[in-house]
Amino acid sequence: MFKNKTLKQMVGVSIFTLAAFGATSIANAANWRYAHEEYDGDVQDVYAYKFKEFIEENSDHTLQIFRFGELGESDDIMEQTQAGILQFVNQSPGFTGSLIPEAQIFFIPYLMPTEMDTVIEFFRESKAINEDFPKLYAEQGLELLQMYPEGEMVVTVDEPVTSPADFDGKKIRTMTNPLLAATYEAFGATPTPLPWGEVYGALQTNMIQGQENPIFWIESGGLYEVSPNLVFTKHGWFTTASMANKKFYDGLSEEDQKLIQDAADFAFEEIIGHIDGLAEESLAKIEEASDNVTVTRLNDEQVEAFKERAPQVEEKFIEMTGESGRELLNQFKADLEAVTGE
Ligand code: 6CS
Repeated sequence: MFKNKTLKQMVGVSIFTLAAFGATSIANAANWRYAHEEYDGDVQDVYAYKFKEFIEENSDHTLQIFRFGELGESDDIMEQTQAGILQFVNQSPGFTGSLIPEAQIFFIPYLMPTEMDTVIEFFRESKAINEDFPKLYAEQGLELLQMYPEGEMVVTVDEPVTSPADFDGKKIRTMTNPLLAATYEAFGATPTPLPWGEVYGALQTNMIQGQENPIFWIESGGLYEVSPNLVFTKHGWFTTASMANKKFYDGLSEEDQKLIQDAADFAFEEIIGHIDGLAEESLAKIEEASDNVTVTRLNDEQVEAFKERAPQVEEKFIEMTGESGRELLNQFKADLEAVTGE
């Protein structure tokens, strides 16, 4: 009897303890908001959902993801993150470059290698990426979580282009940072900075005659329908970045900060697997869907004609960013040398 009573009491106590524990953990559970710049199944979306999967499997927190257009353009989701309305944002340096001029380094043409394994090793090992950039983002109230590549840049135009002279008189859309505009000016084109939402329509109505993006995006956004001549210029990689509002991040427990860092690492590894072969698959889909598409791969001599215009863009980068840009560029080059051995 006495024993039973004790058991009853014990059961009562443990149920009470469990309920209390549950209430505490539910009280600590947060619903975080994360916005990115792409559509269902695109690279940033895959990254975001892997990040969410890790967070939700390893904590009581939940993550709500917003895709392109649900909360506005790329600049809008950045503003909302800086204001603390969103906790996380994925924004590409193509847009962040107007906020953090040094982020434009990715638009110096022919700086990045073209071979995917080398690019990935660079992202893993680079001091510029993993130590210098977080400081620059922190100055803008952002905790940089991960920079990662999405794919090699390919130009789409109204007719095949093989030399800077072929770009003469062509308006080429760029993301909205001044250095990328300088690159297309150096390439002989007329750069036209536009937010993403206006690109398809501008190509369709011939307000612009071309643009650049990785192949998966040219396929998923249907850009080949209105800009069917694909030119592989080998001049760069589309890079992007995930980040958190720094005030929010700094206010978290060490445990939650580690959870977020681990989630970003997990999503990075997943994305590396995801982009492997993605460009080839996307090109096959494009060729299957359209008979109008042409593919031009510049040979070494043709590449050289574009490449010899890169130093003037590098000078512009230093003009725009001063000493901090020069130091970052030196570090970037040293990191590249370390992975390419050149
Ligand atoms: O060209 C752009 O603006 C878009 N391109 C990609 C690959 N992702 C998002 C970005 O907004």
